[in-house]
Amino acid sequence: MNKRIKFAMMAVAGMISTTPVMAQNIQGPSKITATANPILGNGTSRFPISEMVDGNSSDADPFNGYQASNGRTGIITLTLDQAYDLTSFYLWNDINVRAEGVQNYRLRFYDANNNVIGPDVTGLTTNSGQVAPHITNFSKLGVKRVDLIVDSVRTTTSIRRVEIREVAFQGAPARAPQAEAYRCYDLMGHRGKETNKRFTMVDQFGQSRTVIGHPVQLCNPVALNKRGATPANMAKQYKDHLVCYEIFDVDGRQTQQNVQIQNKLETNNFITGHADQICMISSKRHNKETSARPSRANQSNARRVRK
Ligand SMILES: [Ca+2]
Ligand SMILES: [Ca+2]
Repeated sequence: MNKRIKFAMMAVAGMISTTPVMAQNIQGPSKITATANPILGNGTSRFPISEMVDGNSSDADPFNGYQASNGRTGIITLTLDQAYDLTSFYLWNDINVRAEGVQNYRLRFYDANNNVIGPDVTGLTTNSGQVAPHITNFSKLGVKRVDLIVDSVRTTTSIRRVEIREVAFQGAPARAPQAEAYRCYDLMGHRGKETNKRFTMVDQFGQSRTVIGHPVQLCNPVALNKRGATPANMAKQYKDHLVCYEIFDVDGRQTQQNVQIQNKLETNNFITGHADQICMISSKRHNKETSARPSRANQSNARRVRK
């Protein structure tokens, strides 16, 4: 083999083998904001806390990073620009010389409502004198905030302090939380005519031409025996509702299916009949006044109750 080509191939192979694989994709000031408790402080004018989330993990001149108060441990809060499903955390210790930085630490996770997503990721210890990031893998869903709890700092020289060049995460935007159940309400009235729209409908059981009639139910996401659930935080957490309409299959189809289902209440075997509703994923907002007038039947029911 031509010596020059062989040397070039060896050089490329060397670059591949020594270049660390960096998969962090949540990094920098547009995605992470860092604050520290007063014990650690906000850093010095030369090395402020903002430099641990400025997107620069370099340990070269001009040096950058966060330098906390000497001899202190505490909590650094990392607030994310949106909720993420996280899989890894990256911590670059030390600025310039002496290999100072975090030694033992924990991570605590919070959702968008400031609820702790337990349990903490614990027992984390950095490597002595490392320049590469300390990488921790885990799985936490719907994370909006992370507390980096510093339990001890590295003992290098007489100077013992938190020095962090950069932090980052790997993850993806959080998927919308799925409700465990829906509570469905009859519709007492609605404006407008029946939709009478015709669709070709395909699902796991077959295909049909189907007419969609009038709406019959509104279904809200519901929490079952969930501590801390309130109507306000259910509205904040779950945006999708179901509006169900009567349907009629024009060309008919074989609908009988023998299935087994599982949910929180039971495991059961069902035989399906004909399809009579379709439920559309819908947004919802509250009108100031009830626009629909109660039906005559409901008015007479109300009179009966008042007696
Ligand atoms: Ca930095
Ligand atoms: Ca240093």
